[in-house]
Amino acid sequence: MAGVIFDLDGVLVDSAEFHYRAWQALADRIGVPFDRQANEALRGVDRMNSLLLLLGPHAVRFSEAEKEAFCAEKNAQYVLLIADITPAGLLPGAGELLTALRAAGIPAAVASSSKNARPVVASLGIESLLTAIVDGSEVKRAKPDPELFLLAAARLGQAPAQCVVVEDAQAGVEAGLAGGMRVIGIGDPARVGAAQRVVHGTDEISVAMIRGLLEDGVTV
Ligand code: B16
Ligand code: MG
Repeated sequence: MAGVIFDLDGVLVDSAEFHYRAWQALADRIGVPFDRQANEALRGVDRMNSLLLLLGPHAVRFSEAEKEAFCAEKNAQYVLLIADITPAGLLPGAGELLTALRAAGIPAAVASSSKNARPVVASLGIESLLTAIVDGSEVKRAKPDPELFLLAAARLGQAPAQCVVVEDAQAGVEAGLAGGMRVIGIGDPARVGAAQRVVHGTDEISVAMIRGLLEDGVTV
């Protein structure tokens, strides 16, 4: 038995870039310093916690109502940006891997912190290759808490130890490990180095790599 749980932003689609642009527009408007490097800390982090990271020491200048309004403003901009996503927006190797998993009889899920995950998945045209989708509106505790991934494993009908999580964010890698899953990290080892395997991109992941990781899990 096996299952694969994919993070969405930065793993199947580069919507991380759209999140960045939407946060940058907000930061510029309210006069808070922000750049691509600062944005790295927001990967995989839910909306309000992302805002708090963006504001940093400036957070005390704004009321709770203003912070809610900032989140709504950022999301409105993000929703505009993702309206143009099509199947061509799938990251290299993502569609091929989902198809190979389906052929191998290994169920796949998307587990994303994003409350916009379902429309993004629909725009990518991958719904028929997924057994389950879990989004940020369905859990109380954000990554690095494992709640999102544990719910995804349950929907796949798999024990956590039989699931591989694919993540591009430090908070997501931590969440997968905390849930007792094997984790493949995508990108900079400084960010995802705690994972059992680190690759440059989704196109380096194969069904054989996933099976090998789960076999390691049995013998550890
Ligand atoms: P939303 P993931 C995460 O998605 C993003 O990486 C993160 O940058 C974003 O703030 C978070 O979703 C919340 O997204 O504002 O659309 O609810 O990487 O978990 O797929
Ligand atoms: Mg991500």
